[in-house]
Amino acid sequence: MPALWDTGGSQFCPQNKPQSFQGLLSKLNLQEYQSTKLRLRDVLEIGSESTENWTPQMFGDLPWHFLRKLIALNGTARNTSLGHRACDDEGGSEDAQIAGGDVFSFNDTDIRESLHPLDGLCAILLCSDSFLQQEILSKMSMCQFALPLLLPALNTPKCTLMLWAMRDIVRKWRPHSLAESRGFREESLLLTSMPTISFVRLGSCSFSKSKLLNDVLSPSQQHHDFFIYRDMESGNVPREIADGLVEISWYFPGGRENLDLFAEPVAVTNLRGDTESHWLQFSFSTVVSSAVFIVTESITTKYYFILNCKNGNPKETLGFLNKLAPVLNLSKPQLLVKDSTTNNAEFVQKVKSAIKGIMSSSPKRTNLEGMAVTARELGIQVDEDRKECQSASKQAREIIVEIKDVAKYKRDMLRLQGDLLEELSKVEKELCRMRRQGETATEDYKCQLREKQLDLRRQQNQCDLIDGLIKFISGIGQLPSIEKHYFLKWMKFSLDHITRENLFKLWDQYKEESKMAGDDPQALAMLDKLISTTSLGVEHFMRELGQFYEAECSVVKEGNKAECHRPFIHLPGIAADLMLEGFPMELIDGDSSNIPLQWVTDVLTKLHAKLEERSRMVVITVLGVQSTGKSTLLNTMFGMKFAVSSGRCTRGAFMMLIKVAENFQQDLGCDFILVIDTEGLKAQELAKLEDSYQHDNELATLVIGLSDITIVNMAMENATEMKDVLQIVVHAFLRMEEIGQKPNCQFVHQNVSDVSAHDQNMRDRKHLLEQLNEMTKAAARMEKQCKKVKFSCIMDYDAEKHNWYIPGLWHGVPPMAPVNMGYSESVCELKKYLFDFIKKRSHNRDPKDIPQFVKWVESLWNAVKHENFILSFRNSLVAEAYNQLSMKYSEWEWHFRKEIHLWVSEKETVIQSQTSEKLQASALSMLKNEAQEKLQYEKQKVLDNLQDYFESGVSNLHLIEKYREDFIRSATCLTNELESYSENKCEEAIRI
Ligand SMILES: Nc1nc2c(ncn2[C@@H]2O[C@H](COP(=O)(O)OP(=O)(O)O)[C@@H](O)[C@H]2O)c(=O)[nH]1
Ligand SMILES: [Mg+2]
Repeated sequence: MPALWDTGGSQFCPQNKPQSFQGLLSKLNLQEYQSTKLRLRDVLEIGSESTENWTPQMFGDLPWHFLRKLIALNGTARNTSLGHRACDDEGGSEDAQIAGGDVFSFNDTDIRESLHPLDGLCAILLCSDSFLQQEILSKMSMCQFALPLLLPALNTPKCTLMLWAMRDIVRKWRPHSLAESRGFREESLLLTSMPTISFVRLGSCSFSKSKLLNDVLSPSQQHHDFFIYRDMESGNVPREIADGLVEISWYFPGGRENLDLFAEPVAVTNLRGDTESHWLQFSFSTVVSSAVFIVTESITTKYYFILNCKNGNPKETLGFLNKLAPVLNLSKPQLLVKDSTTNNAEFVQKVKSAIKGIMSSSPKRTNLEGMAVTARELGIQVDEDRKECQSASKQAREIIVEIKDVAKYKRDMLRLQGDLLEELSKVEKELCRMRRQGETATEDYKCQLREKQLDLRRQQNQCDLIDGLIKFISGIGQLPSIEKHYFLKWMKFSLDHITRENLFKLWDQYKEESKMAGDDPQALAMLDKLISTTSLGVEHFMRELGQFYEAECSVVKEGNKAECHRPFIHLPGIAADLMLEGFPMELIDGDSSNIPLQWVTDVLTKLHAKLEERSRMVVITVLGVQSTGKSTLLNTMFGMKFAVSSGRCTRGAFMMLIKVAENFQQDLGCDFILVIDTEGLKAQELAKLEDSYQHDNELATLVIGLSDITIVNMAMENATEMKDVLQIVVHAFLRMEEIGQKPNCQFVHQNVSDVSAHDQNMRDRKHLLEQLNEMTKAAARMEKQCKKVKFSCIMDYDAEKHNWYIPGLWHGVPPMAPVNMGYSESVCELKKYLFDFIKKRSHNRDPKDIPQFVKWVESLWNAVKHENFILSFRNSLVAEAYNQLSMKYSEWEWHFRKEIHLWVSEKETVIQSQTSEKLQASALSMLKNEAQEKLQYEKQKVLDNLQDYFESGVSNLHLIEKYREDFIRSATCLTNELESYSENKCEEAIRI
């Protein structure tokens, strides 16, 4: 069948495309990127336009306009009109036009002076490397723009299927079969099988099929332009190169039967240009689709027909169709007629019903990977078939096939992190905090701990590199740059896929379990732990390498290994290269709440060297409750690639480097921006785990301490939790003498869209400021610092200037909602402000360079490690209540001790006053019994006191209920201690 259509695509080609292509490239000033392609890094570099409202003036500006707007998720990215043209021609003023007399004239030069958006898109894609292409398509998908599926053949012999370019896209939806259980699906777009419906045009047609498609796919009440059509800005400009482009878009249901157009996902493709000139694309469409809709005004051949009857006399066409009907198995419903009197809404409804009909007839389903198979058969090239991409894929697959059960893989294969690392990090902190010193002398205790630490490092060092890690190291260390990039991407996609599948299973189990068990906390906590242990990403592999490196360093330091035998010594250099290429690097391992200091230091030092010691940087961090859009915010602001997902259960902090353009470094006063994203703060799944507060507070204190600017993300519903965290941070700052730095603090309130937000929330802002001041004061009181402190003494914060109200991310109801323009614009405002701020600040403060930053990390980390008490509480109210009880408890304890000491010395006197003959053999056991009674009596008194205290109605008691057990345990310990004390004393006295 395909062979039928395969007859000479090029013979119909009306224009000389390669020539138009070259013309367009030179018009857009893109020629230089034809061989050395444009990279994501080139686009992300921070230049002067980051601080201005920038409108394209010349054609050469348009590609940059498109890329920058798109990275910022701006819905106007596809616009190709140039700004301020009127001012350029001297005839721009109204008077001049009237004087010239040609107020009414046909201005048709305009069209030739502009650019069709699809021409622009094709040109940019053809000049971008495959990673930028991927980024472009991912962002386009978030904006709900139709994506290019087949790029026309311009600099290649055949057209190209954009498979790799779509690899990164993940969609979430709820099919109606899951509506009741409120479940959802989340899958890579490439792997999702669904029916595909193609739309093509035969001959010329005055009616826009792209507009029809927009109407069909748009949710009611909310029109969206998935496809560019002729009535849109510059949509009427004749296309120079984009004919033959096949675009694709999707419909995904949200699980609301009244709102959804279709119950299941469906893909829609749209061939640009006349089918007759693009037989190859057309035959591709017929093979992959469940149905092909042919839009035409007059007929020659083929399938579904949308007949736009313009001339009022379609008799001839109809006659032809009637002849064709039996041959093509056409039936009446397969002819949709639209004439000048047809109501558009009704007609759209008809098309929708037709699609519904197709979908309910169990049509052919295929996914994009399946389409690629067809494409190859038809001789269409697939972008993923590049040699580098394939070999990298093979290398990644060799690692991935080993992973069957994630939790098991992590336990058995990534052995250095898991329990070993957790133990290590505990020992390291205990070395600073000395909580369980007990009776041991300080120096001895420290020695023990150091020995233990070294022992754990030795254990780590003795672990062999497993096969997977060897392959991983060779992947990131030995492959040429492009292949390495592919390799890491493949690793990410595969690991994400595995993690998603695993999580889904676990969530189902979780749902069942919580239904069955009601609230068996034990079982649910187990599942929580399991969920957090089943996420696996490239960062875990990198973390493992970091630990290998740390272990090696510490063994070498102890002199147990020769300096020359260090197989891991080259790892920091590899990691530094990755950072330079824009990959995120783990700074704080949130699972064990640990900074691998040696590793981080050496990676950054290597980086400093690679940058020829020009590494002044400004540090921007973002902090906020899990899943409140922090990563989305950073990705929109800086075009970064921090992991975005609702289902992730990792935590920690990741850093990423963005270069400042050479000609802007002077202005901004720095060479780089270091962006730190935090994950897992106040995450539900982690909340029940032991030490959760401690980890959260340590993380927050560290990242705020490290940053020049902290963006605090306050989603309305999580404001309280965020304040809890801030309180503890304030405490920690007050305690840590070393904090000489005052980070700037920006509050971002997401999901606030009203124009009056800033004014109306004036009271809220005042209130927030009062609260912040209040908690700073309270903290100072608790820390026994009597000087008057305000929040602004600790952080650089101005309630009026440093609060941002940002509308919600989506315009409408996901999954079909595009990104809200308001979101994009507000984020852009914030970004501009931040750069202005950095500029101004650079006048009176020199930013740190890497060596200074490394020192800073070290001293801050040390301070946090020494800080124990305050970091373990949810907030300072809890800490204060705990403090109160502790004070009471020490009174009771003191009383208990006093009583026992008195009793002992009383008995000692009695014993000493008697001669040894008089002392009966049974005296000791009698004394012991008496001691027991006394001890139990006193212990009971403490317990009663505790009981009374908890019933006394002192404020905030409920906050410390969970510590009650600790105090009871303390009382028991105390009793035991005093028991052995009194017995020893009595025995001693009798012996003498
Ligand atoms: N409805 C809505 N969803 C958002 C918003 N911002 C982010 N999301 C979604 O929330 C999820 C989590 O976002 P992410 O940036 O990973 O949050 P993070 O955990 O704070 O980094 C993603 O699926 C986002 O698409 C928003 O303003 N409104
Ligand atoms: Mg995140």
